[in-house]
Amino acid sequence: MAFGFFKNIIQKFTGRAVDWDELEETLIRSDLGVPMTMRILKLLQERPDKLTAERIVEVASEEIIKVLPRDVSMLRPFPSKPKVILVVGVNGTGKTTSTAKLAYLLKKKGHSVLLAAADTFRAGAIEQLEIWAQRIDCELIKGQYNADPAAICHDAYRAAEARNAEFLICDTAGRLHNKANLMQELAKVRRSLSRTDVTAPHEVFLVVDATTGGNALNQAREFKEVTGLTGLIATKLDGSGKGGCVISIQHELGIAPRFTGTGEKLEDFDFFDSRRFVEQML
Ligand SMILES: Nc1nc2c(ncn2[C@@H]2O[C@H](COP(=O)(O)OP(=O)(O)O)[C@@H](O)[C@H]2O)c(=O)[nH]1
Ligand SMILES: [Mg+2]
Repeated sequence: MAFGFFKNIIQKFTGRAVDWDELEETLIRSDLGVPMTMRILKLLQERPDKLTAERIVEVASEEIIKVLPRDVSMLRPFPSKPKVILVVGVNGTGKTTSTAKLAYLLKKKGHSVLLAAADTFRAGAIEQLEIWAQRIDCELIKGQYNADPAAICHDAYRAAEARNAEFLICDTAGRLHNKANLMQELAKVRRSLSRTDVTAPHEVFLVVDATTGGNALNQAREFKEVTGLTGLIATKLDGSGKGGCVISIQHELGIAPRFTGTGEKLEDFDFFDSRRFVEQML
């Protein structure tokens, strides 16, 4: 805030009259988004009792909890076919790392996982995932650089089927020559996966770097339009990041946070838990 978001409010507003403009600015700056900020301000303004720092934190955390998912959303395999997870996002947000971390988490829960190296664009991307795959002992389907990612995902699906893998996780590229190109490529990956199983991909996770603030909301908006999104992976919550984007993305776009990344190691990853998240904002 996630981390320290409420402490910041307490420090700023304790022992003095609350300046509404300053409060609004503080909430907006934490990437909660304008609609969420307005919602909190409206509630505070409606209440006749004296406005204190504690009151602000109480109302804000109540509203945030209401917006965030009530339950931790687990990933369950299908009984007889691979569940396909597409990992998308712009460059450097942590897609490849999160792909490996997610595979590791699922493997630890006893699931079988296959990986697809569908970022054939960025130099070193395939090797990066290969190193992770070796470390977590997970089979990886890859191709040559500049190969068609849709074809790799297709092959990977066939391999996952043949091996009875419960999950197939496809890591994708973050940036091509231009944005339109990337979006077209992802749409093609989607189509190719749906030719193997009309319901695939079953999950499309957008990876956002929580330290990039409001930008993350724009990324979510664009990806939602092109690839469709079923969930959010918020990374770098260990950094100086604010994590407020998790709330604005849920509130404004209806995309629920599913996982959090809190470091560079495999273990620094977990299912999203609203209570824990809000506690960490304190
Ligand atoms: N501190 C921190 N670093 C992360 C986290 N997730 C990824 N990274 C780092 O971010 C950088 C980019 O990650 P990468 O997975 O290559 O991003 P991609 O371009 O989206 O595939 C790497 O140095 C990762 O170690 C996280 O949760 N916390
Ligand atoms: Mg990558």
